[in-house]
Amino acid sequence: MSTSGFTPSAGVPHMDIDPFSIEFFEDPHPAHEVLREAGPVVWFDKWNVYGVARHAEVHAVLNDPLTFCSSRGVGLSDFAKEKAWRPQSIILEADPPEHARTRAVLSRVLSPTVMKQLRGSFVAAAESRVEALLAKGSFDAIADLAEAYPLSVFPDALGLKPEGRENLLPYASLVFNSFGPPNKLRQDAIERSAPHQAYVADQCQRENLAPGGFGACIHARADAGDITAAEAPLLVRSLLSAGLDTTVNGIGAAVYCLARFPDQWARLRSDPTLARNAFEEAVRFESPVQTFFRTTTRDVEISGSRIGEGEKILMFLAAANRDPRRWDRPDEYDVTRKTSGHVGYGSGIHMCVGQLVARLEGEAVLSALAKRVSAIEITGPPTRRFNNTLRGLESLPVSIKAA
Ligand code: OVV
Repeated sequence: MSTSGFTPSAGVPHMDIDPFSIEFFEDPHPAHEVLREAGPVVWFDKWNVYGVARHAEVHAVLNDPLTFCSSRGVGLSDFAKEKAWRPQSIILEADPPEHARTRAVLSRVLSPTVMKQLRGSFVAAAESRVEALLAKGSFDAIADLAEAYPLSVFPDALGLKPEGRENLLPYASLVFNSFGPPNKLRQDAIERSAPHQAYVADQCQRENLAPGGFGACIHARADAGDITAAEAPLLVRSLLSAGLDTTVNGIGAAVYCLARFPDQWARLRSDPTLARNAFEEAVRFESPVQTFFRTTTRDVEISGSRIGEGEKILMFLAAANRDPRRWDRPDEYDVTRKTSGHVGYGSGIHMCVGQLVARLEGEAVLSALAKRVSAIEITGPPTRRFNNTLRGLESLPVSIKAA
């Protein structure tokens, strides 16, 4: 028997927490613990959705994409009931078997071979940015590093023209706010979205993408017959949606961790080859992408709870990444931790297709800092940026000294 969509299956604990409220975003960790300890599956009265916050259940939902589908949207809105605010993503919001073809194209465009070609320029850009920040001494680690560095490498790697790049972060912020419920963050973002959407639609066209970049490589797959000419701009749009704000918040998280935990900064400095793991651990510890939804395609049982067809399930990636059932000292940032199994990039067939770009950027920045900087000091109150999906700071005033 299916549930109504307004009454959860018997025995599932009701939560009156709003996981998309500003108070929740201010400090999600105590609430994550409440959700994990309430049971393997919970129900949110505010939004009429199920939630999973333990690592085992988040992992299980991510790894059964036919039961827990993405094609009805990975936000609160069910595309079977409500029209999507933009044409559906043909990779994020697609299921097997159709998903495999578009996924294969982006995997190839963002492959290890391509990373090898980009590495030199990404590392050089990180090193020169760190030199410039050392010369300044004091700066904002969000605007001047976590945003400035990805903006200095990713749009060029994509092949975007210089004009209009100021639309990139607002567009991404809109996309990640859109996964949330119809709260003020989502509604305000959609209301102001027209110029950002127009910019993105334009930049996805073949004639606006420089030869050799990710965008041109996607269009070349249409020539090869892997995708249609109409699909290519939509895959470019996925990179414009997911490729920049995520790494901004990942690098911001890593710098914030290293600034807060001097013993971990000291370990990284003593062995800069830890940079890649220090970044990965920051992705686990802060989970720049906090949540995604799935929709059930049939009646299913999760850890003893019966869930009907057509139900939304909110997956707390961030809570899973600190689940004490899975992690020793989950609330400690440890640059030498074995991070494998974290779900900060998801898991299974939809796991972040751009993860190698993210890790290359993160490693380049942390390695440059570890080699050239002796100390990072927080010099003023960090302020938080609020988004329905992304976690990160608005501002992080710091000063650094040369080693
Ligand atoms: C992972 C992700 C986030 C946001 C947008 C997209 C993907 C997309 O495919 O458009």
